[in-house]
Amino acid sequence: MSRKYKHILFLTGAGISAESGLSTFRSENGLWNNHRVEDVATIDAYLRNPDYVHQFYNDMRPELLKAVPNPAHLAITELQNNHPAQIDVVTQNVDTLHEKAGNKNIYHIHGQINQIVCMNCGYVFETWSDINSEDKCEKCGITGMLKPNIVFFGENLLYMNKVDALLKSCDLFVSVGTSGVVYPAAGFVQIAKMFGADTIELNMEKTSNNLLFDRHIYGPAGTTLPALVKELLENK
Ligand code: BJW
Repeated sequence: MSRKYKHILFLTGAGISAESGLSTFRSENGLWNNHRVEDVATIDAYLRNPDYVHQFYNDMRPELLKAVPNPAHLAITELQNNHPAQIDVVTQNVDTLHEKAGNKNIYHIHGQINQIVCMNCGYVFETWSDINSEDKCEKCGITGMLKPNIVFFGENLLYMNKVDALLKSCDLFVSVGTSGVVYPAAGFVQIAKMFGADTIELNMEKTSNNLLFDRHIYGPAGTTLPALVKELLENK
């Protein structure tokens, strides 16, 4: 890949945060933090039993608050600080490790653990504290409508108009640590490729999207991403 890239777009998934000690979703036993993802991350599960889902995310917040970025997140900062291209980060992760690493232009398409949305009025606010179904929205005053600002199965993704434009304008699309099974993010590589981007996949193993990438780099992202960044900086 010797093109001089003008617009690099990263798509990241749980694998980029694995070396920061955070669980991925689809590990071998199919459980995620001892829960089936379908029991806590669907809008139906939330509407059926909001307190169960609140408890799950209340328990997760302190762990994500104390997590620290690893060399993969930091490599993106290094690239953004030293490469002339426009560089954007579309992440499926609800952790804030890209922010903690100093990355810029971050789009959390599946939401953020430290944000709450009122389903009545749409007000979004930040907190690392617990919430429950007794809490009241400070904007509209309605009780019981606060939800973690996390995109559950069956809900629309965030920032999709912006992301669609980024996918069509990037000339290098780099997927890092995502299994490529959750749509629409799993289809992003196809759009970027159709609009002329080179495509690279960084993962520990082959994914179901394997054939859509021009190049694969296997191994832990904390090692492979800094190496790719070095290569990109040598060719800028
Ligand atoms: C490493 C590593 C290391 C490990 N280094 N790598 C089209 C076709 C079929 C279905 C659909 C479709 N369009 C929509 C759907 C339905 C649905 C869907 O995709 N279902 C499929 C599962 C079949 N999608 C949706 O509902 C989405 N909404 C939507 O499309 O709205 C429009 C619509 C509405 C109504 C009807 C129809 C359409 C919403 C998706 C929301 C996803 N939410 C979650 C939970 C968030 C909660 C939370 O974070 O707590 O987001 S699910 C979960 O999966 C989470 C993740 O962001 C997402 C992706 O997972 P990810 O990041 O890929 O993690 P893993 O664990 O799967 O993979 C980790 C990878 O890392 C592995 O490959 C490892 O090898 C690798 N790895 N260590 C590098 N060190």
